[in-house]
Amino acid sequence: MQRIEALRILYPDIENDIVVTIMGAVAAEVYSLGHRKNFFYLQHAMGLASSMGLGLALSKPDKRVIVMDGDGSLLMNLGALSTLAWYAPKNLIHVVFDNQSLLSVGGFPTATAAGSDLAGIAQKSGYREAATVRSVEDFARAWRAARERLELSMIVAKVEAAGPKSFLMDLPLLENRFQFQRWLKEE
Ligand SMILES: Cc1ncc(C[n+]2csc(CCOP(=O)(O)OP(=O)(O)O)c2C)c(N)n1
Ligand SMILES: [Mg+2]
Repeated sequence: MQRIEALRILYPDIENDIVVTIMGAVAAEVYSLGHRKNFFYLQHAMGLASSMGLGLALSKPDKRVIVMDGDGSLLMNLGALSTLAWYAPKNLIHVVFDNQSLLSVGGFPTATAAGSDLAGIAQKSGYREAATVRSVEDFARAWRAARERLELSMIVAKVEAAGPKSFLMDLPLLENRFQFQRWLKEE
């Protein structure tokens, strides 16, 4: 499965959700589908998208929060999983695109290439639900189930270490920050 295929499945559903992506390839691909003011691309802060998502989920319990993470990023901040599971916000879905690679900086293998199981780590950290999927159909099924479940959930999507065509995002970090902040205040 390619990450963009999975993103195309969730994109229509997240129009009113709080969306935080980690930087690099996933941010560029979400942006390529069409930016919305409820999307925040956490540039530079590798590993911290889920921590930011946790804060948002706790302060906006009536909104759904979607965190889009990478394997390398999550591996840099595994302790966040215990904290997330401790607070267990029902309104947070943690999507991890696991390409077994630090793709955005040239494609070095990560620990998941050697067998580290991120969904397993999440489950043992206390996530109510964590599934690993390898096909677009299974991703769609896991996504729908996570949205219906209303429990802290993780979906680890095993994706090819490929794309995007361009990493160019015509949206400065500060502009994204102010727009997102304003949208949050209005919600
Ligand atoms: C603290 C920190 N260290 C290193 C980087 C450089 N960096 C940017 S993206 C990236 C790889 C991210 O890997 P992953 O989360 O697996 O996403 P992928 O690129 O594979 O989609 C790295 C190492 C950074 N932005 N911040
Ligand atoms: Mg990766």
